[in-house]
Amino acid sequence: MSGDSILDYFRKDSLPHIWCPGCGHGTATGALVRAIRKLGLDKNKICVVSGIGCSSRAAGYLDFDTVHTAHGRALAFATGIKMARPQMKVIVMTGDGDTAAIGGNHFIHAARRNIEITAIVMNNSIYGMTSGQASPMTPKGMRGTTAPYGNVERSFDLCELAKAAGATFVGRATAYHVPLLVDLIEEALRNKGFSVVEALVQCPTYMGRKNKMGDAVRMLELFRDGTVNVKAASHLSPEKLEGKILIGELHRASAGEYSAEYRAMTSKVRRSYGEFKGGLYGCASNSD
Ligand SMILES: Cc1ncc(C[n+]2csc(CCOP(=O)(O)OP(=O)(O)O)c2C)c(N)n1
Ligand code: SF4
Ligand SMILES: [Mg+2]
Repeated sequence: MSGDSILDYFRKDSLPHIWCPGCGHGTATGALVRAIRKLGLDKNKICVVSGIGCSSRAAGYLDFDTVHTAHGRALAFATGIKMARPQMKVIVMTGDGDTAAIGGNHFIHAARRNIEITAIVMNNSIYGMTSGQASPMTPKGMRGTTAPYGNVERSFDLCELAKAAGATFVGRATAYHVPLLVDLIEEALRNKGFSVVEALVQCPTYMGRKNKMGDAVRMLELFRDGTVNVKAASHLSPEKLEGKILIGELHRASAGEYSAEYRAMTSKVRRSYGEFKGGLYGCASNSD
């Protein structure tokens, strides 16, 4: 069953949401719902799994099967769900801290296995829920409650990590580039493997305030001005690309999907075990 209107995909009794005014998490959540609607996916065959963080609250607002799990562990729960219910479309809604800090290993290994899960990483470059600590995605020099004089650690590119670890679809958009975000999520949901969509979103309350970035609208303008579509990037000089973040479809590959390959392996073992048992019984009846 697919919904007639966007609201059909939300639990209306859990609205209004409790995200701060101007928070970008709602934009990413809306993009997911629009992609699901465009694809006409059956609401009853979708499971959304989240970890802990402001971003992970998204699962509670969505009218699918949803599981709000432990910090950093959404992909571990999602892996179990995909293995037990391979017919389900399994989607992870997660934050940058949830994915890249405490959940870093789950992220690497979900990509390495190429399990058919779509991970939407709502990256606001900070721990929003716990009041603005620096995350592995906080750029060097930016401020947070644990980096009052500027972050001395380097951040890293989550999409490059996903690609290197084996994800078969990787894309990035921002809360400013909503149609692109919807398209990328749609492509991710089509992919028969591990897909990552990094959604750069604004946290005006902590990231914006601590770094004097202005209000939510100004933060969206920073996304507009600080990004270049990967298609346009190939025509630009290194000077023009300096300091810009690439958005768009960043990587696509083909590889065996983990849950299908695991099932094929277990049924093969079962068959040969059955043949082996048949052989044993055959021996017994011969010797009788
Ligand atoms: C095991 C564990 N450690 C720490 C926490 C505290 N904690 C809750 S949310 C969070 C960070 C969330 O940041 P992120 O994933 O970026 O989500 P955001 O709130 O920014 O959307 C932390 C450290 C926790 N709940 N559980
Ligand atoms: S603290 Fe930041 S991430 Fe959390 S709801 Fe508010 S704006 Fe969004
Ligand atoms: Mg965050």
